[in-house]
Amino acid sequence: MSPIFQGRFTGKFRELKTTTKSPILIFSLALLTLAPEGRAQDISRQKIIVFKNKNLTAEQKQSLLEQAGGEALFAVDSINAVVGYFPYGMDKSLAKSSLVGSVEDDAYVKLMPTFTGSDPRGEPGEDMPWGVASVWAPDVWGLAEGNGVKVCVVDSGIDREHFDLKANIAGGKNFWDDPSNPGDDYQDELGHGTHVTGIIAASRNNLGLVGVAPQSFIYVSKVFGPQGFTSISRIIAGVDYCISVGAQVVNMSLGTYDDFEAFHAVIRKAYDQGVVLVAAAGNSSIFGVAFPAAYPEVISVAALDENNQPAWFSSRGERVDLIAPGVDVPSTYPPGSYRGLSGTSMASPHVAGIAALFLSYRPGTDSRDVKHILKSTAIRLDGVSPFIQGAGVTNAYRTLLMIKREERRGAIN
Ligand SMILES: [Ca+2]
Repeated sequence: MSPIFQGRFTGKFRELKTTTKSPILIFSLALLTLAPEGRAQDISRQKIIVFKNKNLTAEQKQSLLEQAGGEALFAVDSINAVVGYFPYGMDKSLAKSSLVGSVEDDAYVKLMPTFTGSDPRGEPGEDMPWGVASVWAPDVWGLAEGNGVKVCVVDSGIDREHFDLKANIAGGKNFWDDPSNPGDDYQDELGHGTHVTGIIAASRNNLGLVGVAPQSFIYVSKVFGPQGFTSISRIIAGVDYCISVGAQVVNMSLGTYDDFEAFHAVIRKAYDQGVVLVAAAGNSSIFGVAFPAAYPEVISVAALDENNQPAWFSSRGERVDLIAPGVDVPSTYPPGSYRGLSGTSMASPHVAGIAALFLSYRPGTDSRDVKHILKSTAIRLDGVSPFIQGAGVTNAYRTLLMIKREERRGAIN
């Protein structure tokens, strides 16, 4: 993503000027009051426009938006999109233009609820979290620790000074504060992103605890603020950033039950470039699997407890691919500490970590092969529906063993 329209957008809070009292508007007003002034523009008047014509210049797109009564806020280059602000609504001619592929309203996305568990720490030395052990990650560290694999975490940022994480941070951007001009301050103000990242990449340093792929490189794509909500346009910009830094794995412990064409477009773009995409299935058995987990390009992960039982909250449906530890999972937490949390948000990074182990062992493996092998080597739980567990519990040891076998057969290079 590049801030091509930087300077045109003030980034200031805009007041609603309307007398309409629709339930949707009231809902967005209620959410807006949660946002500190200057940090959230009125996204109910924002639209995400994906252009069909790849040859349009930034100036031409800007001009088209202005003709339709709007102003451009920021561009998402990988999908040829622009996010625009339309204070008085949009002239319909833009949506009908042959140059335009889709026009969608921007929308708020809340982080999935996360349930608090017990305090995982207390002993000196380094703990082996039960989740890391139960996916058999330590059993393959002699072969692979995720060395140098670029993992991009789209979340609430990271505790940059955490001694169990900072060695593995390769870079990051903050899309929360001002997506038209993403800054370098991606400090986590919520805790969620720090916890998720520790599951993937907490260091093996004889302190604290350890993650699944302790030598992986983390790129931090901060899209959530301190209250745990964001806009779909920020998430799209955050995934676009992951593509731009050459991420090999993207973890998305987030979800929405609305399907956005522009979101799916950026997911497809990443997938087509060989990125392994992993997402939380969701924490609602009522509403099923959330997006992006429900997109076929994404590895969708349900949550499991320490006794190999599926979590009560874990979303179910035919789009569940795998199940991984997600109940009372210990990991890093700001500032400089540790906490146990539960949610499919915690399950997804276990699988992202194994994907990083896989790619450090065999760099360049196609993302389709990664998904296929992770699923075909999973351990199926007896008596549990595939709608709850997908192909089963992900397992690092069986995954790497399978690669060796396939190589011997000449099935993969
Ligand atoms: Ca450690």
